[in-house]
Amino acid sequence: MDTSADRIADPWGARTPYAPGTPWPSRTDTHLRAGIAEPDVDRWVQSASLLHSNGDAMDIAVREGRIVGVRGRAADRVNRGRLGPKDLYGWQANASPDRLTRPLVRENGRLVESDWDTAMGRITARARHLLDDKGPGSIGFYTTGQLFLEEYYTLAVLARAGIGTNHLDGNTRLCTATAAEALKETFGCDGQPGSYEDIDHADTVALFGHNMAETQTVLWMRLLDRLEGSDPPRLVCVDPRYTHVARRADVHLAPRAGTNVALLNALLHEIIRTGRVDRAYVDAHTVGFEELAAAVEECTPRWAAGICDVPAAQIERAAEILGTAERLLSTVLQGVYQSHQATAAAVQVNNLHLVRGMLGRPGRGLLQMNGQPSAENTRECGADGDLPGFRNWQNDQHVAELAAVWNVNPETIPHYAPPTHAMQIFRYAEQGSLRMLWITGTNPAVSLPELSRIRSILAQERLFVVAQDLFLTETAQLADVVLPAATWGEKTGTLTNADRTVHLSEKAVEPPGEARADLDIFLDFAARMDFRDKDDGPLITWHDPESAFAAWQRCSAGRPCDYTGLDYDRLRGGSGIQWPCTEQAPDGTARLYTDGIAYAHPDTCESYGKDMVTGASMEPVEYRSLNPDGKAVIKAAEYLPPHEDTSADYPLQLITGRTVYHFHTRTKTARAPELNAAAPDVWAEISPAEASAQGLADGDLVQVTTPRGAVRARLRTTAIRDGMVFLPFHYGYWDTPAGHRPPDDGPGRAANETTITDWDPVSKQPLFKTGAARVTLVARRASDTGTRTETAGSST
Ligand SMILES: Nc1nc2c(c(=O)[nH]1)N[C@H]1C(S)=C(S)[C@@H](COP(=O)(O)OP(=O)(O)OC[C@H]3O[C@@H](n4cnc5c(=O)[nH]c(N)nc54)[C@H](O)[C@@H]3O)O[C@H]1N2
Ligand SMILES: Nc1nc2c(c(=O)[nH]1)N[C@H]1C(S)=C(S)[C@@H](COP(=O)(O)OP(=O)(O)OC[C@H]3O[C@@H](n4cnc5c(=O)[nH]c(N)nc54)[C@H](O)[C@@H]3O)O[C@H]1N2
Ligand SMILES: [Mo]
Repeated sequence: MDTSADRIADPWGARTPYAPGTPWPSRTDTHLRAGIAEPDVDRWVQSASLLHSNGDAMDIAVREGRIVGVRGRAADRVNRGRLGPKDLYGWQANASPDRLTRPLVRENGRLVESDWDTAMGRITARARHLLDDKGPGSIGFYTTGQLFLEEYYTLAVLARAGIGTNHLDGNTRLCTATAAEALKETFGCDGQPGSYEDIDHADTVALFGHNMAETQTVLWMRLLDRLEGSDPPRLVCVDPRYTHVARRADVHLAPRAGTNVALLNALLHEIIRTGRVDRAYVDAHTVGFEELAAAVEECTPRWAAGICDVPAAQIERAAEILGTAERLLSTVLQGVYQSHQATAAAVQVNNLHLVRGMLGRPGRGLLQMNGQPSAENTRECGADGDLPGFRNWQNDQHVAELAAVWNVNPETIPHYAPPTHAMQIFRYAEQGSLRMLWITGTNPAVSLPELSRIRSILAQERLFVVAQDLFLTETAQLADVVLPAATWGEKTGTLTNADRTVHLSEKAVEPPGEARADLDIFLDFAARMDFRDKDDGPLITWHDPESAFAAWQRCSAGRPCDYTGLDYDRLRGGSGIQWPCTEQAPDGTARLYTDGIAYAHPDTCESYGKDMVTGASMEPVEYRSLNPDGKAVIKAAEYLPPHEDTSADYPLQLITGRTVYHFHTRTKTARAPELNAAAPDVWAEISPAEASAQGLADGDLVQVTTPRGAVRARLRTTAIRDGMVFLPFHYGYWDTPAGHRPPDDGPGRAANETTITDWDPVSKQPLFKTGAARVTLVARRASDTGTRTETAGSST
């Protein structure tokens, strides 16, 4: 039992060490509102965390119709009862007094309170008018990785078959587009190969651009417990900052930003050179090994050292560890994904596992991580740039199958081109071909790159913007209609975490005021639009979460993400269950690819792959001749330098990211007092050497400037690489003092004022971690402000 006394100072709590191959001990973390004890709780309602992708299972404590706390679920496979700081404190945001309680509509330039009928009436009228006047391509949807499966599926059906638009994507484009793409490139299909249980078995763990200690605190607790138990795994960390992960690593490689491909190619070079290739595995299950061997032949550690600025001996040491591992678990996240060669680098981690035969066995795991709680569902339901059920838009048979599930003609479902990615949707809005943008559960006015551009796109007169959120966010403030949404704890649905574990999250309390569940809003819209199937029946035949889940099960049947063996009752009471879950695998599936590569056959695969440099989609015939038997595809990539490199004007590399205490644009975590107090304002990290070279000191107010814009922040010197500056991207403007709108009167505090409109050519994920900036002094730290607050979250 860990009662979370001070889980701000110690985010991970007490250790429960364990030995390899034994189950992870449970530890039940609880946090209740001051003055409330467990016996005071009226009901515990089953749920899982909505503040990251780990899928921590928890029960929501309800007293007198209000949420009063949370308790981890010891029975769950994911967390065995543990909770992280955001899980423990974040629920308080639900009851924040500034929740949206009524729809708002814009009148004479101002947002005013309205009612559902008026708000939905305006949306429907605009959608009808645009459909008649300009066609379905004038309407777009930008959703999230934070709704429930049932909601994404409904949105995908109404957008793709109801409206008939190709312009539907999620903020998952900023988040896990590369995870999905890397899996498609290598395995022909999305779907996480590994399992969190691989931590229990691994003898080696490698984290590529993944600050797990801060961003998946509970998974990190699991790894810490292995590190403190007998026979601990070796740990390799690749991150330019000296993170908590780096501190525990046997080898910490701190490359220049944007050089992951060079580093990975050198690691592959060493593994091949030292004869550590699993030939039998490569021959049986892959194509493309010879091309890889040729491509990395010249990529020596010495060569990579020159590009990455990492000592060659350290690269050799890491290669030795990775090359001798018997049970290797790798994870990959934003340090790789938000980069100019995102997919190319993520695919090299897949290649590492293929050449070493490290798949499909306990401890031999690959986690191309997700970040958001239900990003997996956005992808599988086709509410991102994919078709539902991991279907291939280039495969007419797949489109026909989907059309049969929806009882529509195949031509109804746009598949003339790849589904439009989010960066392109915003481009269409900028150019004026897109005239209506419905934004659900995301705050692009803080989270997209180059915010001055995003603000000007959203503020256009000709673009009709709908924002569906809990709060009047920076984005909602620019909308024409604002819809108040219910959230976690106030509605029922399922969500699937990064290791394919499906959890049920049940409604615990009523939403505030007139706020409604996203599912109900979508169903209402579909009914008002009167979308029809090809027999003139209603297109959408479900009416609540459980019937929506059943509809999705029919769509998922026979596909890799098969949910047919699940139902709400099976998800109640015990642990979450990993898909595929079918009649043949009723308890779910721990690992994919235990029996060879399953979904890469040309008839089955979700994608025929793309060119690693241009991102152009391969033709079906090309894929068929490359990979007729549906093996894993080993794709080599040549290192290319970052698009925006440092210069005399902008001498530092700029990277952005997270702290343990906040979630994204802080709409929830800034409304939880403990979390807000732990990290109340933006800061900028540079190394002590860099600071002294520029005559700067800890606590100084500095300005971080790029060609796009500037941010003012307090300086923190940390053990980050020299030549680099890090900004957390959490801080927008909704909670700055009234009347003070920084981006209007000069430098702001949102990191994305400075980031660039540019993306990985393959996954189209924006480059939040490769840019160039300069840091200049604005004002010295006042001598009486004392030293900076130390937080467990900073990479000191
Ligand atoms: N506390 C907290 N947890 C979260 C979230 C949150 O907002 N707050 N968000 C959730 C979501 S949606 C996501 S996507 C995940 C993200 O989780 P992470 O990917 O772990 O988080 P980031 O801080 O974005 O980036 C990870 C690391 O990448 C490093 N990095 C930067 N550039 C490079 C590079 O060129 N190469 C390498 N190898 N590393 C580099 C950074 O120093 C940083 O430590 O976290 C999830 N969990
Ligand atoms: N510079 C920089 N920028 C980044 C990143 C980075 O590392 N650096 N990371 C990127 C990544 S990985 C991500 S995931 C994005 C995240 O970026 P966003 O998606 O913009 O971030 P959030 O603050 O999570 O926004 C979610 C919104 O949904 C609302 N919401 C919560 N629950 C519900 C619900 O049930 N229904 C509805 N309708 N609304 C709800 C919240 O109030 C909030 O306004 O940011 C990206 N931007
Ligand atoms: Mo994310």
